[in-house]
Amino acid sequence: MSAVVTEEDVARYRDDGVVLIRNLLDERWLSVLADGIADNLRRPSPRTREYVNDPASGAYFFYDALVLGEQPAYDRVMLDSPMAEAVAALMESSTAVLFYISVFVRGAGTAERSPWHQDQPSWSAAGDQACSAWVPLDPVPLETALEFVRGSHRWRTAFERAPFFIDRYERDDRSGQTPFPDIEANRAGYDILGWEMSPGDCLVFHGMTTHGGSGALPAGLGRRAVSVQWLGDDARFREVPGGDSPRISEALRGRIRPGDPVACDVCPVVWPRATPGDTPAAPGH
Ligand SMILES: O=C(O)CCC(=O)C(=O)O
Repeated sequence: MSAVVTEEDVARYRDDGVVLIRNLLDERWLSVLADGIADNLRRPSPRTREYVNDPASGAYFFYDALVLGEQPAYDRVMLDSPMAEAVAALMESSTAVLFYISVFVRGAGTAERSPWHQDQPSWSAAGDQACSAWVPLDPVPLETALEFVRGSHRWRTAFERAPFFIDRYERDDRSGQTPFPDIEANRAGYDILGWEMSPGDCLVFHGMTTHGGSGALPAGLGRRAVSVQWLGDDARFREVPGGDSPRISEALRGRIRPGDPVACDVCPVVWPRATPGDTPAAPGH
């Protein structure tokens, strides 16, 4: 078993599709991440989105998605922090392959929740060993929590991609998809999980787990959070009809082909750590 998660954590992730690991990242890692986010806000990637920017109310919601090599501070955290070891154990995978890192920054008092959605239907990676590790850099009161539908990673439907507030930015071009159920209007009908969190606590959730929230911030409290996307042994590159979101496939085409393991120089095997002199190996290669 890993040094950073317990058998109980693994069972919870398997059964619920989400588990909270307290204190995964210490002050040192949080400070590296904070520097990275400050730099990222000044130098957004081409995949950035400003979901909300209302100078009148101060509401602000920035999103970005970066791959290895695009932000040195993020690279350090993804490659060297305890996160890779934790997610490999939770996914019950012999490897953790870094896919990409997402960044969510909300200004103090921003109300907008992220809509209920599944992540993986829009990823250019198929496989059951696929997850996100969401870490806040600011305190998370319960009423502002990122929320999850317990066990929804075993739902058999990949629902239509939720417009992330906007059809301005994204459309789901897969035709004939099942519309997303209206969970917010029927909360009592679902087993919804959410936690109060401290900076450095980490929620690890399966790529198919339905989640949303993280809005309703009180005046005076902003939210910086990163969500790192990880893949395990069974993950394979795929082309998403209508295009993936975010467009990580653009960085992968020419390196790997559909059906290949995703591990490559852009998406390296981070766990187990390479011993000095080793070339990172791709599972299945
Ligand atoms: O932090 C948020 O608002 C959304 C997080 C999320 O959807 C994710 O990490 O996949």
